[in-house]
Amino acid sequence: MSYDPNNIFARILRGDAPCIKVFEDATTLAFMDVMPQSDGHLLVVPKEDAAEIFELSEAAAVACIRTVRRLSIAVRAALQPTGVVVAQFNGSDAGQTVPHVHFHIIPRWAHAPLIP
Ligand code: DGP
Repeated sequence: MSYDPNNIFARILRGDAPCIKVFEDATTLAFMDVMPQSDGHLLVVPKEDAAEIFELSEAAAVACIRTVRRLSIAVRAALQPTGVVVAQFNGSDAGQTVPHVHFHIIPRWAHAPLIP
């Protein structure tokens, strides 16, 4: 898939659009999801331009998973969910709506439905 440099996550990465940033390092950025499925729903994106996981370099993929793991641990400690979903979608048929690779971190609590 060709990369659209004007997608919203590319604009956030450039500082051209706002976000509630929770973590940043040399290769990844994490921020709150504006349409959270639960309290504490985070997104982790690589700074590398890649629409789908197929185009992501192995180094960037490793960096993303490192950040996802660290933030999942932090979210669990801070919010004490009873479960945490980590999800990543590729292509509109898979449910992807923003064409820049991103990982969802979604805290879950027993018996608490997802926010529609
Ligand atoms: P996906 O379906 O995996 O492509 O999820 C995209 C997510 O991105 C969705 O949960 C909503 C979120 N999102 C869309 N636009 C924005 C935005 O401008 N800012 C932030 N923080 N999140 C966004």
